[in-house]
Amino acid sequence: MRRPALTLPALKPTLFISDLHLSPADPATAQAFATFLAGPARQAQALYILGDLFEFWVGDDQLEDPFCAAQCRHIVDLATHGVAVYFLPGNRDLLAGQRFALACGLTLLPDPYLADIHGERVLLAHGDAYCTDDHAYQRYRRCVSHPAVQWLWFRLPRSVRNRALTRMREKSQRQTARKPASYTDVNSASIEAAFTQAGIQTMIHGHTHRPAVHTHAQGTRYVLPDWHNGNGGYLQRDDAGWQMQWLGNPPAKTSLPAANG
Ligand SMILES: [Mn+2]
Repeated sequence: MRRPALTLPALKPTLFISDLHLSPADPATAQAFATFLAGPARQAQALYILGDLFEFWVGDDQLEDPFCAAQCRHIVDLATHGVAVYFLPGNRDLLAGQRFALACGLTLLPDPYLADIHGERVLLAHGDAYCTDDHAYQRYRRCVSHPAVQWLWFRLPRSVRNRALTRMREKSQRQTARKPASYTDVNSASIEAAFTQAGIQTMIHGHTHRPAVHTHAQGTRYVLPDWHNGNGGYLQRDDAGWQMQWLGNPPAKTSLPAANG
C-alpha cells in the first residue's frame, strides 16, 4: 500500500504597501486601507509598510488625533490576528517613533532594511534615498534626519510643528511641480550601487508613485503604487512568486508586473 504523498501546507503570502498618504482629506483611501487590512492582509503572514503611510507625521503625539488613532486601531487589529506588521518610515512619516509602533503593534525598521522574504534576501527601502539627482531634496533629507534637528523639533509645541509641516509640504509641492520628472525618480546608478552593496537580486521601494517592475543587471526592482481616492495596490509574494495586486482602478499607464518567480 502506497503512503499518501506528503504535501507541505502553502506558505501564507507576504504583502508590501507604501505611499497611502492617509489623511482626513482622502476618506476613500482610509476606507480602502481598512478594507485591505480586514481582507487580504488578514490572510498574510506579514505586512511590510514601506513609508508614507500618513500624509504627514509631526510626532507621535499625533496619535491623539481621532483619525490617526483609528488607523492605528485597524493595524493593531491585524497584528492581534497574528500577522507580523513592519513599518519603514518614509519622508512624510520620518518622525514616527516607538510610541506609534507600540500603538500599532508593529516593528519599526531602518531604511534600507535587508529582509528575509520566503527564504530570499530582499532589500526594502522607502526610495527617496536613491533620488540622488535631486540635490536640494537630499540636502533637506540629511537635515531632517539629523538627531539634533529632531531633538529641537520635538521641543516645539504641536501647533508650531503642524504649521511648519504644512508650509514645508506646500513648498515641496511647488518645487516638485517645477522639477524635471527625472529629478523626482530614482537614479539608476544609485539603485545599482544598492543592489551590489547589499548583494541581493530583489529590491522593493515606493516613494516615486511610478509603480513598475524594473530589470537591472543585478536583479529585479519592484516599485510600489501610491494610493489615492480609494485606489491603490500591493505587492504580494507567495508560493507562485511575485505579483502586483490592484485595489480599485489600476493606474492607466504603467509597466505592469506579470507574475514571476
Ligand atoms: Mn515618499
